Amino acid sequence: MTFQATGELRHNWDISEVQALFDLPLNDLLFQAHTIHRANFDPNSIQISTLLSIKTGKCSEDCGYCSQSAHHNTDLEPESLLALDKVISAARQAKSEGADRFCMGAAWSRPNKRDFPKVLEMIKAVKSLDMESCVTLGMLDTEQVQQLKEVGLDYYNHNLDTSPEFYANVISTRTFQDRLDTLNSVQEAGINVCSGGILGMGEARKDRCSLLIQLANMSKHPDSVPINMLVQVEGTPLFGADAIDPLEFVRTVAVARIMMPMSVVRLSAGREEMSDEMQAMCFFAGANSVFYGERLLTTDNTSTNRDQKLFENLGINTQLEKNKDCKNKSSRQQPVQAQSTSANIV
Ligand code: SAM
Ligand code: DTB
Ligand code: SF4
Repeated sequence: MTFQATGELRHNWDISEVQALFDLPLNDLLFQAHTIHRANFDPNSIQISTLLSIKTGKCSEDCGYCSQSAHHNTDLEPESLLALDKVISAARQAKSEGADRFCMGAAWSRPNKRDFPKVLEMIKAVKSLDMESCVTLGMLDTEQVQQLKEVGLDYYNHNLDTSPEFYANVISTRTFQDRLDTLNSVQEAGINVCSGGILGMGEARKDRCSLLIQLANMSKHPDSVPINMLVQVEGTPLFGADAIDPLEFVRTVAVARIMMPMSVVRLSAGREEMSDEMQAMCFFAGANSVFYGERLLTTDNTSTNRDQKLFENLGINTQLEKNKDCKNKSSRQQPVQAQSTSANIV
């Protein structure tokens, strides 16, 4: 069976359609994904965000992939909430290196009353540098969501991580529904949602299909969709898991692009382990954002030096949001559909 994507915005994907996309010959899948990508975005521009861990380790959740869980015995130096001036200097540095969004991550199940107001100050400080702000703080109550909205938070990152069916294999201290509840209240408050998952945790292809269905069938697609490749950390339960086949990773990016044609898809953690060729295929398949900077949260990112060489080699610029020729604007309601009829013929 072949499957022809139309590039329209849909929220009613079913598993057989998504499996059919994965089953396409790779060239047909890439051609469809790239055609949709090119119709909605400048294909040679990506967005770059820089990450900072503002509170590290001793997290009460037991996520099987995470270096920061108090349930695992990892070689990690815990750190309480960073001081505001440290956050400001890291954000300034990120801006001087070209990042337009600064993402702050905290190892919390949910923010506590003492620290949350300090995070609000950090968001205000980042915004005053004329950068977009993003935070990832775990689960939120509605009052916290309102406060984030009031200080002008641009993006809230909250990953679904994996399929509902596989979820309990990875995390036992919260449910998939807990994640959906926070995402819904963030979206209802009008804050941009950043939500995706992790590949390479031992999940099957049907779990990757199911995760993408959860994301694409939300009433509004996440504005940003990070696709992480597991960074294996010694001492975590998932250390030693079988690595995902690089072409299966590329396929997942392509299917995400087709299912969420107007979302920015981020080639997220794990790039250090990827070849330049694999990253280039991901950009062709529809990835158009990366984390830029020497560190992710607690692990090394691919070096800025390597990234600069790679972007230059691929002819990629890092001005996605600012590129005047870019046809996609987040305010636009309708996707641009693939123009070429042959693009839909497989
Ligand atoms: N504690 C908050 C939460 O879990 O939502 C925010 C921080 S948490 C580190 C943010 C996300 O980082 C996780 O949801 C997961 O998707 C990703 N992540 C954490 N450890 C990772 C790893 N070893 N490899 C890839 N992604 C990882
Ligand atoms: C996301 O999807 N990936 C980022 C960010 N959102 C917060 C985190 C990646 C963490 C990688 C492992 C680490 O450095 O601890
Ligand atoms: Fe805690 Fe987030 Fe790590 Fe899970 S992913 S252990 S919630 S920091």
